[in-house]
Amino acid sequence: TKPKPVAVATWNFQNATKKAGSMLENGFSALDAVEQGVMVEEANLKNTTVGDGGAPDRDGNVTLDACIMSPDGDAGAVVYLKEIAHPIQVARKVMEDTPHVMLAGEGALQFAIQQGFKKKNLLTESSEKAWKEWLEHKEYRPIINIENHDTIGMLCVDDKGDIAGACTTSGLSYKVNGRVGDSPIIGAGLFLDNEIGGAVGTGMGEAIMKSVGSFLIVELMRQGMSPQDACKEAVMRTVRKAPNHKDFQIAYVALNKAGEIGSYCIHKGFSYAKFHEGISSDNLSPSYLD
Ligand code: SD4
Repeated sequence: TKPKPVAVATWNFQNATKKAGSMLENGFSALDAVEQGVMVEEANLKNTTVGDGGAPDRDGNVTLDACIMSPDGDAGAVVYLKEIAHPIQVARKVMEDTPHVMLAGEGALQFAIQQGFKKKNLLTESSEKAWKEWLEHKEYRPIINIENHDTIGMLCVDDKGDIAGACTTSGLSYKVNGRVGDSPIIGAGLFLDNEIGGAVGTGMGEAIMKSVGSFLIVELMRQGMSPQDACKEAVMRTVRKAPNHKDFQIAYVALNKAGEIGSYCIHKGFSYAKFHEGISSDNLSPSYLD
């Protein structure tokens, strides 16, 4: 029997999973679906941690990170990209139109412009106001859960049974200028293998990078773990090594080729959304450590 398409995304981004899900139902590839799905959040000005309207770094620069992976194992990423509203589209161009995987900063922007993307000021009035308020205290304390307003990582399996993934973010608010998190790092914020399945991460990027969390989850699934157990083990690797894990959140969502979904996080408050067999389910809560 033909596999039933599935779309799943970090946080309660049901508009994004609905978009991806309806594309999959209409025969689009998983790669097209993840790209168009996450673009819904990149365009959402109310979401201050993805794309246009993203919170700036502490110097007022909005810098975006994104990556995409296709079923054949190809990948593309952009990091520290300014003034381009849809970094995921640029990441796909890096994958398809260059011999490289990742472009950064000035070079990524130059490439985007050559590809016909238009520059845009991504700092909204409200993000600028919030940043100026932040400057009064300059306390760098990433908030554990910013429900409904966070990095989007998405995985889709299409009607051919192929898996693709995308991850896009403006990173942690008021980060140091130049900081890049896990989201555009293949293996950390996103990884997949078309023989096994895929995983995406969100939360404190520094913690996810140190355990190469998404790669770890796919490898644990390869060894026979369910997506749920693999997500839990990846979170526990971090927890066991980080006595300060009370102070930060990390969360993973995994999808295997059978269409099974798993998710686990350190703290209550993370949610995810999915679209499966024509039904959109939002605000799903995974199990968590405390
Ligand atoms: C980062 N992982 O840049 C991203 C941010 C995020 O929940 O997902 N926040 O570290």
